[in-house]
Parts: sequence; C-alpha cells; structure tokens
Amino acid sequence: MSPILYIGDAWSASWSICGWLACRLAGLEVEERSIFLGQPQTRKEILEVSPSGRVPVLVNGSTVVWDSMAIAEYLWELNPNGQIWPQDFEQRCYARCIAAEVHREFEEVRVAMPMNLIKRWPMRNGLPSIETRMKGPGVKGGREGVMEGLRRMEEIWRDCRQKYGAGGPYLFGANYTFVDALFAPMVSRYVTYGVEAAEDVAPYIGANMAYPPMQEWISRAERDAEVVGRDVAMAFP
Ligand SMILES: N[C@@H](CCC(=O)N[C@@H](CS)C(=O)NCC(=O)O)C(=O)O
Repeated sequence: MSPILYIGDAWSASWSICGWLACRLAGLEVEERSIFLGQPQTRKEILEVSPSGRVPVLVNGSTVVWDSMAIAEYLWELNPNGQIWPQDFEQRCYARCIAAEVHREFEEVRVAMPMNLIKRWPMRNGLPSIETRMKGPGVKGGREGVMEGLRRMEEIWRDCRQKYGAGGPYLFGANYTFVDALFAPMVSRYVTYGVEAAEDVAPYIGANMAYPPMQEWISRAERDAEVVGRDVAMAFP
C-alpha cells in the first residue's frame, strides 16, 4: 500500500503545502487525501488520522508523521540523497536554522495575513490594505510587528542567497530544498496582499512562486476553492 498524505484545502492550508512539497522533494509517491478545513466534520476527520488534530500527516504503514518539519526529517532519513536538505554539511546546518525559525516564528505575519492562494487584496499606499487584521487579536506588535516579521524574512532570503545561492534562483542555488518549501506559503502572501519586497529579494519570491510543483499546487488551490465555494474562499480571511 502506498503512503498516504493527508492535507487541507490547497488554497488556504499553509502547512499542507510544506508537507506535500517535502514528499515531492524526496521523490516519495503518495496517495493524497484532502480534508477540507473549517467544516463541521473537519476536526473529527483529522483526529481519525492525526493525534495533534492538524494536517499534514503522512501515514506510511504503521508510521504516522504529523508535522511538516517531522515529515521532512523522516523523508530525509529514508533518503539522505534526496533534495530535502542541501548535501553540503555547513549549508545543511544553516538550512536547519532557517527552517526552525520559519517553522516557529512569524506568528504575526501568519495571523495578520493568512495564506489565500486565490485572492488578491487591493493595495493602498504600497502596503497591504488589511488594517483591521493588523490590529486584530494575535497580532501583538500590530502593523509594526507584521512589518518587522516581513523584513526579517527578507533578511534571511538575502543572507542565504548571498552565501549559498549563486548557482540558481533558490535559497541554496539551483536546487529547491525544504527551506524553500517552508517559505512557499510566505512568498505567496507577498503576492496575495501585494506586499512590496526589497528589490534584491523580489526575484526570489518570483522564483519560488514559479517552481513547477508550486504552480501545480496553485492549480489545485483553484480546484479546491471551487469545491468549497469560490465565494467562501474569497471571503477569507
Ligand atoms: N506545525 C504544524 C502546523 C500544522 C497546522 O497548523 N495545520 C493546519 C492546516 S495547514 C491545521 O491542521 N488546522 C486544523 C484546522 O484548521 O482544523 C506543521 O508544521 O505541520
């Protein structure tokens, strides 16, 4: 039986992309099963497969892996020659530092600007016009906190690309790795909310968005939004 990857709706499930891209990077063929989020039965359905009540979850025989980062590490253990982490030891150490940071931090960006792959917010004065969310609960630092998060993210992209990115458009050059996958939901927010990135990192955002599996996920987002109702998706957040 092939491994099963449970994911949420592609248009909004920001961690699900990461788990899905990890499987792609590792070359693992999985059966993909979508659990639509925000439905009356969602929690029950997820809890049937995931002890944390969250997706993505990879089920491979008797092994259950219920977190995007843990999925990436599991896949790396199965195949250390895959594309999950850079092959170079020093680069891999750096990659893990960034991965840990993006996996744990940037709460304000996540809360103020939820991922929505099918929507475009209007711009106002060069900044995303989502003032009400910037002041909402969970966004402790308000607009400043959100902007600080975005600037820190851009600093990570700049630094990593300067150190290791010379050979191609991704953080570690020619090979897209799991760190790029962790940033996929983040770069998509720049597009959704029309955030202006610093000029030197803007090409990275374009490259991550254009990565063919990311484009495949975006097509899936369009399909999932049709299922849940485009009006519902457009009303979020
Ligand atoms: N840290 C976890 C976070 C997973 C997470 O928050 N997943 C969201 C969707 S992408 C979820 O399952 N939400 C449950 C719900 O909306 O009911 C990971 O990296 O996998």
